[in-house]
Amino acid sequence: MHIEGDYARDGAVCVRGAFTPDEIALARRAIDDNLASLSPLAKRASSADDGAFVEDFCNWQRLPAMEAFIRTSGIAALAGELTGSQRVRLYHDHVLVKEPGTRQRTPWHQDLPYYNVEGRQNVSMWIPVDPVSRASTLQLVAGSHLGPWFMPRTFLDGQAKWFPEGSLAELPDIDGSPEKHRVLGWELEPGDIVCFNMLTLHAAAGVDGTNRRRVLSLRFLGDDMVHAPRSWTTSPPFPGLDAELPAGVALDHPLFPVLWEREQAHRGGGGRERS
Ligand SMILES: O=C(O)CCC(=O)C(=O)O
Repeated sequence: MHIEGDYARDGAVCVRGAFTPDEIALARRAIDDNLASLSPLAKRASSADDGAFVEDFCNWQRLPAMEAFIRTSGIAALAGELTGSQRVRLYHDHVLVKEPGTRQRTPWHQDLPYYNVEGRQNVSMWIPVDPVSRASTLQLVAGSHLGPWFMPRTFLDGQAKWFPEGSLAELPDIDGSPEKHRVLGWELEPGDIVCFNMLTLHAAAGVDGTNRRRVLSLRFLGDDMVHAPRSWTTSPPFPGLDAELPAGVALDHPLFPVLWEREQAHRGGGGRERS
């Protein structure tokens, strides 16, 4: 299997059977604990007359199941392999749950323009703990991680709250011109994950009336990722960080713990074998 090569070329790969049943149960617990105790960053990304699309961010420090899953499931080693890094840091955790019958689409977007980091050696891992049909799975535009950056907008009402209007290109009409884009997407079972670059264009449909779609999206920083302070509030925000960390340096800060280093793998402490 050549997932590193596929990841470098497409900016997205699916890894099947990445977790043991116990690890899947731990991820499910992390999401359920988060839903039972939302943080001040939580938001509803669907309208009042739709099903709930709930998001929350940055909870690993207060939810033991979240931290345990992040530290023990071996995914940081996978992040190291995919990004070709010597060292992997956690950037943040992001829970995205669509309750049954939620029509709200996650619109096409790239993640990096919402963030306070820059660089190429990064990966987000989209980890569903419920079966996901092809119709409601994450879709990704292969090769879009090579750029350009597109204007980030709010999901519900399309506001440009980050980069100033006109400063970045507008999104192409991906759904309207499918022949121009190679769109990837996989039907998934719990244990399967989609790994994608923070610049890869991605979107997801709503879910039908019988399916709950609980997802944990974990973001990892590899070797060339640096702090990129913004004059606006990023999503998620890291209040006060700009006073502690200059621009252009590695995210060497307790908020972004090192989870894996390559020499660990040489000593036999890395991830597990994959078929
Ligand atoms: O789960 C979704 O609907 C979208 C996921 C996403 O945008 C992300 O994980 O960055």
